[in-house]
Amino acid sequence: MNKNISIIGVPMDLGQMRRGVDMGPSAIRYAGVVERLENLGYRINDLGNIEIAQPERVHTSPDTNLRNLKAVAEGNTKLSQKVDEVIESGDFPLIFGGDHSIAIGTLAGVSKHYENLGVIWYDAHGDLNTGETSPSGNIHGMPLAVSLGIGHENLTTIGGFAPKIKPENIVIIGARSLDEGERELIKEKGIKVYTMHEVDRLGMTNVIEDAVSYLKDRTDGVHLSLDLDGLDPSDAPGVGTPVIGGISYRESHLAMEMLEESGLITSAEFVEVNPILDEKNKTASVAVALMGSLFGEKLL
Ligand code: 4U7
Ligand code: MN
Ligand code: MN
Ligand code: MN
Repeated sequence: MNKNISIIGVPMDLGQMRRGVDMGPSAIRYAGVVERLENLGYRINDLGNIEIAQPERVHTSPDTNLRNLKAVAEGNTKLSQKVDEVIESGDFPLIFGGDHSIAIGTLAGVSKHYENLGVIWYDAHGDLNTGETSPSGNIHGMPLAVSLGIGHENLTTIGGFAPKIKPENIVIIGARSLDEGERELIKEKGIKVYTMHEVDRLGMTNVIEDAVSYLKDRTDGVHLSLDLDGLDPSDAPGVGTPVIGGISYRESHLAMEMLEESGLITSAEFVEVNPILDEKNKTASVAVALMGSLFGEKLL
């Protein structure tokens, strides 16, 4: 793994309707991420937070059902530029959310640098909605579709090119809540999905071995987009859209260790940590522990 990590915080809460997820980056820092990674021998460059508009100051637009579209697009444009700079500088980009709409900006910045960027989408949800299929209008349910070039053009054109990723380079892990339009898109595009059924049936070891061998030959870099709601709410209660029956902390821990061993991961983001909904910063601490494993922490 690249020994130089640049951290970018994104206090974005405009992609959904609950307050608090904007404090995710602070909660993750407070849980000790910098020290944890420094102890593993990394040089950490914490670039602070991207400036995001305050919800009270954002006006709703009558011509779209995508909530806070303009402000979400602006925040993601800034993020994409920052991520681009980090990769130019040779550092590993590590992004803290914020709601999952920030993956739009992250992927816009990262994918510029790869011909065939792979994406591991660790999430209870598919995040494959568009304005037409979304039951909520919340952009945090749309970033994977946007990155495929599907959705509102104010979002798909961020970074000046589309699509950011190809459907065959995506692996979704942990899905257990999909909307009708998302199911159709998964089938139409042939996206590889390990739902909770596969996690139960195959076990996490086989899921990650499979995912790694699938991505290895077809990609030249792999971005991990980890939504904390991919984990079970008993292990990660501080999320805005919890869904029971999720991936355990142990399984997630193993998944991160196996991804580290694979040497495939070239960028990562940890999103949807909401300290207001959390229990004593448990979810942020889980996020930090998972980062420890992803970056090579070993007991012995
Ligand atoms: B998250 C949802 F309808 N699919 O689009 C939607 F169930 O980034 C939830 O994965 C989206 O947390 C969840 O609003 C987005 C809903
Ligand atoms: Mn989710
Ligand atoms: Mn998500
Ligand atoms: Mn969520």
